[in-house]
Amino acid sequence: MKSRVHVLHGDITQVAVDVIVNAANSSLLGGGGVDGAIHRAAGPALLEACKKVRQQMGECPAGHAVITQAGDLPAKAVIHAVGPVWQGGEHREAELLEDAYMNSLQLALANGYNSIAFPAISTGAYGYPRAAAAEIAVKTVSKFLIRRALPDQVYFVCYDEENAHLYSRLLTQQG
Ligand code: AR6
Repeated sequence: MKSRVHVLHGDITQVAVDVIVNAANSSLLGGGGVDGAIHRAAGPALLEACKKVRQQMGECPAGHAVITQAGDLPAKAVIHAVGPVWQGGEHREAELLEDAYMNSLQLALANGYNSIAFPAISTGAYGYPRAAAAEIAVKTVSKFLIRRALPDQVYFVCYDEENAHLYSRLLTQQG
């Protein structure tokens, strides 16, 4: 399992994998944080693709994910996953965060993608405690990979040092 899951410290827009995951909001029409960075790097084609999805299916609720083209990014596609807003932990946040990872992995598998990169969904503007979110991310990915050959390579891309340490520690513990 370890050889299939990696931690990178840096900017997810620069990662040349098949598909990168965006920590989107339910509007799918962009925002700040990693969402803003992805839209800036991808250019207007990404926003157009998001608008089309939005017209077809309406808002994307927390825990769900949709896939689009990637515009000018090095990746081939973008999965827009909506994480939960942290409200103290009693509002199904853990379940919704797990769903966001699981639905992203399902989309990568369904589209035949070999490699996927995740940001630390919900740990910025949405306020999810970082250690708890990292545990859910690592556990959910590990659970998914046990029975699936795709995606073969999963990258957790950490923008800040705290997340990079948290993920590295969890992956080392997993052995
Ligand atoms: N590459 C990788 N990770 C990044 C990057 C980057 N370029 N930029 C920030 N991060 P956030 P959320 C990390 O706030 O909490 C947006 O406005 C950041 O350090 O981007 O899910 C959306 O439109 C943090 O650890 O997403 C939504 O409205 C992580 O990405 C809302 O924020 C997630 O932080 C979603 O909030």
